[in-house]
Amino acid sequence: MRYLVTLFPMFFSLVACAAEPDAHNQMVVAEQSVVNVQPSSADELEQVPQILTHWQQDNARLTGDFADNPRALAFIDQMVAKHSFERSQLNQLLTEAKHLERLIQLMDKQAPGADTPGPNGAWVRYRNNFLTPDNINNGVQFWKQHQAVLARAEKVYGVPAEIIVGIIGVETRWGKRVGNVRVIDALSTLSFNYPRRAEFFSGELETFLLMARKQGDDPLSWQGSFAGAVGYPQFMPSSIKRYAVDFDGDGQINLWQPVDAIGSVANYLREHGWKPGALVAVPARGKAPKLESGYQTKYSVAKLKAAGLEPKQPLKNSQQVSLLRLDMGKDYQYWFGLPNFYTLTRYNRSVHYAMAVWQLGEAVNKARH
Ligand SMILES: [Ca+2]
Repeated sequence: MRYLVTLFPMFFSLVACAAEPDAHNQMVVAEQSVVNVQPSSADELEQVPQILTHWQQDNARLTGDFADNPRALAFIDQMVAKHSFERSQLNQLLTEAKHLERLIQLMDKQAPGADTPGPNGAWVRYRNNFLTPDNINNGVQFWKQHQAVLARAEKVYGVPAEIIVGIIGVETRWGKRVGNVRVIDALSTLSFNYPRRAEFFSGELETFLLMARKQGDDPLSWQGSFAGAVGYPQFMPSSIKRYAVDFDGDGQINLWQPVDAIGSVANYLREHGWKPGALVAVPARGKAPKLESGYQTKYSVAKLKAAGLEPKQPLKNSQQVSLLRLDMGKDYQYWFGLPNFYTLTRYNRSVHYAMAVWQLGEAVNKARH
């Protein structure tokens, strides 16, 4: 099996098997490339040591920001035992990695905690970050530029262009804000010095290093968000492994360019249950201040009606919905959340996020006519 390897400073591309251009096979290949770390042929035997050739010092010790960090030491032990990494190479790599204290503070700010009692306009403030005339205009430009690709993604995966446009817009303003934190620094900091999410992030670090090794990428060259998410769609390493696709058929997955990003977002949503043609959410008339709300709630439509909420539009065949409550400042706006709304929260577990994606996509779609 021969792999194409492309190295771009600041960029990365997932290695894909040139003989299998089909998007789904690409995913399988990517999966295998990470899981199957034991070299099985002379060709692959040659490839594995190439990955970290510039770290050739024997018996290097872990120094730097993570020296003597028990989680870092345990992580290295695990990578050596489970995936046959060279200890001295990992020591050298993680010696280069930096602890970034501001990432811990940013994560803490996002942690679930006591919200300020509402109504205080939390949704309006969130929405106004995204639904601005400039941003909507940029979305129109992106849509026009990639119209054919968006239409193809909609056809292949059943996810409407406006939803894909909404996701990429909220994530990175259509590629304008992809993040400039080194992924190795983000994932090391959050794996070794952020106990609350250490397990999750060390899994991402493990996946990231396996991918980099398999592709021959320098792990120090990847840049992304403060949480280690990369490219136009801000995929974490585990999402790249599971859901990214080669949508332009060039044999590589590159989420720093829009075509693979568009296909990958659509595939991600389809794999998380997007139902073509089904509703996302329907506004409600009335109030239900005593009922618990959130994308994870489940109510029968009859129960919400009994509590005083009527859908403003037909719910089609939906019998079970979530109750969404948006803080408008003076009062709350209620919505019936449908399964496609829940699917949007699989990208980011937040009612505000999913609603912003949907409304931004709709606004861009309206503005382009
Ligand atoms: Ca590609």
